[in-house]
Amino acid sequence: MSERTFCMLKPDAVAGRHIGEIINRFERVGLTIERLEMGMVTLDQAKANYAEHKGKPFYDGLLTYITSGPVVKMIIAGSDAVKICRKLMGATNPLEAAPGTIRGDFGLVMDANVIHGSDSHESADREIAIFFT
Ligand code: IDP
Ligand code: MG
Repeated sequence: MSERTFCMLKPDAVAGRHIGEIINRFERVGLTIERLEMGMVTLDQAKANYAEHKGKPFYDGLLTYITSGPVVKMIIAGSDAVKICRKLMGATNPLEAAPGTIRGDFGLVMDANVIHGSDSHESADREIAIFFT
């Protein structure tokens, strides 16, 4: 069933000039880039997006990092888009992300792991509303 998910290329992906190569990976499996916007994440958007991590030791650093430079925000559509995007992204920690995945190929450390992607339909709806209003 066709569905939508939210993905965001984090500041390290943009600074590293990997935008084109990463977006290509979504398109070549047949997903559709339905909306795309480059810009800064506001502190309010960062807090809303990462609300589930409030209070964790990495939370403050995560907010600082995600608001530190331009990102690329996307709505990606297609069959099982949420799960397919997570699969293409790879494990959260680049140390564990398999070669061939986005985090495995472009990331080195957890603090700058290249990409964000919604982990469920509910998160996708919530995150699309945060970033595309
Ligand atoms: P996800 O991005 O794969 O969904 P989450 O557990 O939801 O992973 O964590 C959100 C983001 O918070 C991660 O992508 C990563 O940037 C950061 N993060 C998660 N755990 C840690 C950690 O233990 N140290 C540093 N940063 C972390
Ligand atoms: Mg998550």
